[in-house]
Amino acid sequence: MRIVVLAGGIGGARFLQGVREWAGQRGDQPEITAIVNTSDDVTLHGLRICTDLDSVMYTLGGGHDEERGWGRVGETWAVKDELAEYGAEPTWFGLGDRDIATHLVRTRMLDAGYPLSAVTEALCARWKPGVRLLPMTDDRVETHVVLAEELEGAGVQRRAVHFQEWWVRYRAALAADRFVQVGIEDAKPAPGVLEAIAAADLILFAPSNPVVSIDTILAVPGIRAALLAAPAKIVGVSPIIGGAPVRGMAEKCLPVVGVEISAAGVGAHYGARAYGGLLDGWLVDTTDAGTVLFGADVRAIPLWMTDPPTTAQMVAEAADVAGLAR
Ligand code: GDP
Ligand code: FO1
Ligand code: CA
Repeated sequence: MRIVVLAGGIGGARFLQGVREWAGQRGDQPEITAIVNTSDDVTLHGLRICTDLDSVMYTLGGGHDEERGWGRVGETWAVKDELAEYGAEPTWFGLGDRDIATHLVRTRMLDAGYPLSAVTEALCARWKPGVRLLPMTDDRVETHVVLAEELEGAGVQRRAVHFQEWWVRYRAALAADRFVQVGIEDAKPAPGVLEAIAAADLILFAPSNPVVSIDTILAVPGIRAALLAAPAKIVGVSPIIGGAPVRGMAEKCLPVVGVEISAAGVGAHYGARAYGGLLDGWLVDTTDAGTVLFGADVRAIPLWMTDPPTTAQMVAEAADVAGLAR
């Protein structure tokens, strides 16, 4: 059996732990491919940083910091402190010493001409995530946030900042007018992405940020069309429980694209496949029982990813929605 998962960072990583767990419980060892968002990627201090790929790689490889939610466990910060002593900006983004080794290897390989997909495969040779990690694209795509700022006497000023600056430096507190995925029009799906979608027996949308994780993957030309044409059922998992994201600041992103902060809102945003959307099935939390998405099989089950066995039950439910034997 082949499973494809669309994933962002920490929500994607935790969900993939459950997919891997579920796969391990089956006799036939399903093949898992994760198509990971790369539009949070940024170059700082000359280093290429791929936050969502790294979250997934470290988490599945057992090297992540569970409490912080990003970066390496057992991290030290000597380089960050030294950079700050030089006044080297940006000082608002914390690069740990262990994490920096990953960015050094990645940047060196990219500079030598290797595509990001090959670099990711090389990094995974160390971390052995047990899942094939594919960046959504090898091309450079970066989410920028167009701010709607009222400046005294000057009216509304338009200014765009990189997603990481908005998210980390300003904690998403500056009013956003819209998100722009710079480079998306010319991006191509990374090698293996379209093939994996076409060959899948089950396609899952992790409970990742719908706007800045899943939507950007869907916006890579060719990916949405491949999903619409895929023979496999597509089942999504809601990142919103009881009208709020489980963790993180997704509630800052959804209103920007006019989506209600609810399981129903996000489900309707992806749409039912029967009506031109993407979902055959939509998993919502028991708190949100009664959610309706016409044309899709909506199931209410506990969606708190407390540990991989609990998350594996979500995956089992998704497989059941898709008509695959548990
Ligand atoms: P990021 O790239 O690191 O921000 O992570 P993702 O985009 O992959 O996922 C972020 C989303 O994961 C947030 O909107 C959270 O609501 C969601 N999330 C985190 N933990 C859980 C959980 O236990 N259950 C569910 N249903 N969603 C979760
Ligand atoms: N998040 C923060 O809130 N502060 C940081 O200093 C920070 C540094 C950082 C370094 C590497 C990395 O892979 C992730 C990092 N994150 C940090 C998390 C990241 O900015 C976001 O949570 C994600 O990009 C959102 O998906
Ligand atoms: Ca992300």
